[in-house]
Amino acid sequence: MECANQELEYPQKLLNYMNGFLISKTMFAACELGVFDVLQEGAVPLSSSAVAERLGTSADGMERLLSACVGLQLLEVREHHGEAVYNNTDLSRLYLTKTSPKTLHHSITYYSQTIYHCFSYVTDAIREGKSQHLRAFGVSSDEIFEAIYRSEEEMLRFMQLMNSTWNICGKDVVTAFDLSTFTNIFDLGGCSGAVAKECISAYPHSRVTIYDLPKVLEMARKHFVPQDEKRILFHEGDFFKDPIPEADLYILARIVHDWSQDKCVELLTKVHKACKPGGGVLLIEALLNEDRRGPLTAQLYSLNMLVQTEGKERMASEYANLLELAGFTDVQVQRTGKIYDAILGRK
Ligand code: SAM
Ligand code: ASE
Repeated sequence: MECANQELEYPQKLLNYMNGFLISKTMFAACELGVFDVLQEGAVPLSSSAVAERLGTSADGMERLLSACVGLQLLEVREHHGEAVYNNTDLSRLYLTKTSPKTLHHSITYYSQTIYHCFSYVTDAIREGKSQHLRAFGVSSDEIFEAIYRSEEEMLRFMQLMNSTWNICGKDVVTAFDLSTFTNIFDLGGCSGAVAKECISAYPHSRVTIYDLPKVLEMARKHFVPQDEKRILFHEGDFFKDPIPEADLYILARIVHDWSQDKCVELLTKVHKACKPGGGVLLIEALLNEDRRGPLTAQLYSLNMLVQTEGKERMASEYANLLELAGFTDVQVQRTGKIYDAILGRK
């Protein structure tokens, strides 16, 4: 009785949720200022005034930031000659320094600069049931990728976000099913080529063509895919308007969740027509549970899809239904236990 009422006596969970964005923004600020990088460079723990000096910030502000990072367990503090000195935790060193191979730095930049800003308008998005690029950024186009790619800088930031997810989930999604029998693979909306890279490394006999809008592929060639990678090819096109070439397997990673039911069926039907008999389609998405009661990540991402796109996150059965409406059969689902899961359909 006592226990059940405790939450009603003191709403700790709600207070934590209210602080949620203070926590996010504190971590983002430490990343953007380069706190974790400066602490990694020196190899010796630094005082807050030393960090402030190196990063050109106020001493008082930095002391409060470092103290909050200790509270968040992103930094460790100890006494050295009567002075507090700070050091990265293993977690921060691995994921929050800019040069670590596993860095989340690019995801954090996009969250801090774009998603945070978009979420200022989540209430409006819910009222109106549509994306908020006009309110958030003054972009009036109905084409969602014109808004998402509203400047070259913003396009690069989005591509870096897309790319960085696959540092942590890439291998799991391409090995969720054995794809070794598919040698000619098209990655539709393949963006920076991160999924293509995972594929050729998991399947030594495969060749992957990244299909995306011309300006995206130009950026991919310039910043993401090495020139000498002969097993990654490029195909410029708009998958709604232009032809889709024949292939054994089409990968659509985080594509279907961008679009309405009608556009998804249109696109997948076109993919089915292009697909070689015996070939397949692999969707990579953050699946909602069949009762829609979780996972929280997919529920929150679905709100982001409302704010930023025409789409939503869906349950495995909804993806299976879309694939079947497009003509695919033998739909199989593999959950990875990480953010993104895999759904395979066959022609
Ligand atoms: N598949 C990548 C991943 O998961 O990292 C990127 C997913 S991103 C959400 C959607 C991708 O679809 C972007 O690269 C975008 O440029 C591309 N795209 C959007 N509309 C397109 C269209 N009409 N034709 C071709 N590509 C398109
Ligand atoms: C899209 C994926 C994303 C379109 C816009 C997007 C992501 C962020 N913005 O297809 C990645 C997933 N993260 C979230 C918060 O939804």
